Amino acid sequence: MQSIVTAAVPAVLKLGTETLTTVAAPPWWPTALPSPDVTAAVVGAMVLLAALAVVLIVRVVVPVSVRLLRALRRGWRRVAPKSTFGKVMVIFSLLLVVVTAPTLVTLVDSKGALQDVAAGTGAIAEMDGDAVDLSKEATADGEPVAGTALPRPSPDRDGDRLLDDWERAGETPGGVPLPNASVGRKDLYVQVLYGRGIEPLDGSERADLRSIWAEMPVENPDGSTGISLHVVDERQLDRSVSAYEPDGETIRSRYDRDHLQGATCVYYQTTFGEITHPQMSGRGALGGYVSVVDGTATTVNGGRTDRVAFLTHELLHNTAGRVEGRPHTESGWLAPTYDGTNTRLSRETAADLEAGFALGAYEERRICGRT
Ligand SMILES: [Ca+2]
Ligand SMILES: [Ca+2]
Repeated sequence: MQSIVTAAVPAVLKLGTETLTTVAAPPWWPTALPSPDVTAAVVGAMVLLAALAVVLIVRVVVPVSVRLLRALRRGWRRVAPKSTFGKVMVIFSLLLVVVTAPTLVTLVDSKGALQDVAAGTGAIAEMDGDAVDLSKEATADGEPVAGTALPRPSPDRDGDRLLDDWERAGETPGGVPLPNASVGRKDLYVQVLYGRGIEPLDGSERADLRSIWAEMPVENPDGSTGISLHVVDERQLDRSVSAYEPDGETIRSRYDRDHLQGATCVYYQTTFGEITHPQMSGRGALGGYVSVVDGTATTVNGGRTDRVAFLTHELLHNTAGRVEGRPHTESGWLAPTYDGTNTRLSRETAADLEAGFALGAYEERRICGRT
């Protein structure tokens, strides 16, 4: 699969997608004051609408409400106990039902789906932000993937999920190159796919990416700090890649084995395409190997292009997974919004990375084939 073709289908259900770019002015904002004729027409229409609303309230809403209240009163007289004690007991029982309803819902909701939503996880929250938590999602055939963590690959001294032997050899047993790998320092190998019309990363963007990751306050077993990011493979696709609001399935399908050629679950893969949603700039699997980034975001902000910052954010979703149980942190690189200045790695995120790169259950079992 080489392209995402969902550009013409804006999502109907939008539960607040992440704002990664600061929109200077809403696109509907008028550039000049309207003419007096237009102003008069707008004011006239508003007066007319207000008059209609008044008529509606007086002729429909008020009579219906009065009738409803009378019906309720008649109903209450018919069913209410005669004694005062009886009436108090009925009211008390109703209050009890209201108070205990959340507990009853929890007991009935045996799979915990509603709790997941309330806690900020699950399918609904998955749309609320650019992070895609595939670890809790059902697979395409509806079979849920068990979330029990598997033992980490071993021996992997630095926790970058690349085995010590591979890093010493500079390649995997399957021959996937790992140039300049270090056994005691975390390495992050990234393959970048460019949709048609997207400018490849230039030299300064590449240097920015390397220094952003190298300067992260993540401690390594060899005593160094930071992560070595290697843009190890770049490919131009022969089709355009465009999406309005890429969902979990779209992201999942972007981990393209054809281009990885054996590097599945070794290289992180990002696709630079065009994301047409005005407030979304990328999405990445939460604890996974794949992301989609708006490659048209080449505006320089805070000394670096926005797309370099967006790719960093998505790669952090990939490698850190949840931080203290949440996809985003309040500030820093993993904050839900980017303003060009929040380029700091939170202590909690650094600790997660030091403990080893994360991987979701879906990726581990269905993509990487671990059991
Ligand atoms: Ca390693
Ligand atoms: Ca390493």
